[in-house]
Amino acid sequence: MPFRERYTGLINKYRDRLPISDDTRVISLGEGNTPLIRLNNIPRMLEKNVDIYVKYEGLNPTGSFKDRGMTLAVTKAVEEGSNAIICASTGNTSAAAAAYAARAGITAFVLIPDGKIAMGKLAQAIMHGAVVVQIKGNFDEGMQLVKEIGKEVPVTIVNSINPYRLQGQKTAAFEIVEELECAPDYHCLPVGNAGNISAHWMGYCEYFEHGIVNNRPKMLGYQAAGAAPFLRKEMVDNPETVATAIRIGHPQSWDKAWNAQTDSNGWFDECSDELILETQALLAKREGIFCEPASAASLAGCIRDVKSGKIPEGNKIVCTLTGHGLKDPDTAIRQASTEILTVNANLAEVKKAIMNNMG
Ligand code: AN7
Repeated sequence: MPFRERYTGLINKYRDRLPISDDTRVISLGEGNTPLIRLNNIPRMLEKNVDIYVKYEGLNPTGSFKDRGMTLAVTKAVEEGSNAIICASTGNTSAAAAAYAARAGITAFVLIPDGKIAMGKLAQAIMHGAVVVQIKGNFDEGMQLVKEIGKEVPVTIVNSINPYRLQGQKTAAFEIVEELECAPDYHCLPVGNAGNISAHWMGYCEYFEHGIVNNRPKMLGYQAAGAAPFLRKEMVDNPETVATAIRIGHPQSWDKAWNAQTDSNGWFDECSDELILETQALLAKREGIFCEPASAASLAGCIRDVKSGKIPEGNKIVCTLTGHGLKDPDTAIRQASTEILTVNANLAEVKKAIMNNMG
């Protein structure tokens, strides 16, 4: 059997479609190439004839889709001679920035909202040696400060206002098309700063315009109800949600995301925190897939719209699971519905605990 070519990350795989030259030094951790998993049990429960796939972006090197954009943003920053990068973040961007900066041997500065990022993400920023600045404010205030700092200090901003970020992230759409041999009919994403939905739409349009595929999905963006500026049709000043990753009220990619929705005949909708957590648990229990709360917003919206018939039967749907469940163990444990059994360390008690739960 011939050996498979070693996978070395999405820049090498898609270099013809990215702003890279032959002698660019690529900063990669092997990101991309994430599994597209077809759900079995949830569609059966819904009693609807739909094909639901999840794109498990939590399996990227730092546990979220942010690695796709960060590999390119850091590669280009280094190519342009930058020694430092900076971002504001609800956690995942800072984890990715910290890791890729470590890999490149440059400094990462990360601004995070004090007390409002998940523990795993904070651990990542610290372990990778980023300079962590907690601000007594939210993501949107941090983002504003980063833009101002960028004008005064020689640091490269690696939030998604950096165009290389979306270029890297568009490759998720390429992978989906290549695997399904067509674009899905619907693509559901959680929306915070709105970069990812914009990047996916860019990717689908690129393959469509180059004749690689002859259809494009309707783009469905789901926001947490307490942080849903696209639903309110205006910026939200005090966003609140248990899904801290998408606790964002002033999305930077407003126009791009709005156009993705309009041009694809898709829609935005909102999900309550309760529905988000319920869906996170459902996916974990019924399909064996653990995503973080924000990620579950895509599937939560999808299931609701399939149930109501807004997404008709006979369609192929992809939901992006943007981040791994292990990012936020606290929220998972806090909402756990299964009791943890504590018994003495003897055969009789352990056996009893097992027999009582044979179901
Ligand atoms: C798990 O890390 O904005 O709509 O600073 O971490 O492209 O912003 C995170 C966003 C969805 C929303 N799911 O994506 C950050 C940050 C997860 C996320 C989103 C984020 P965008």
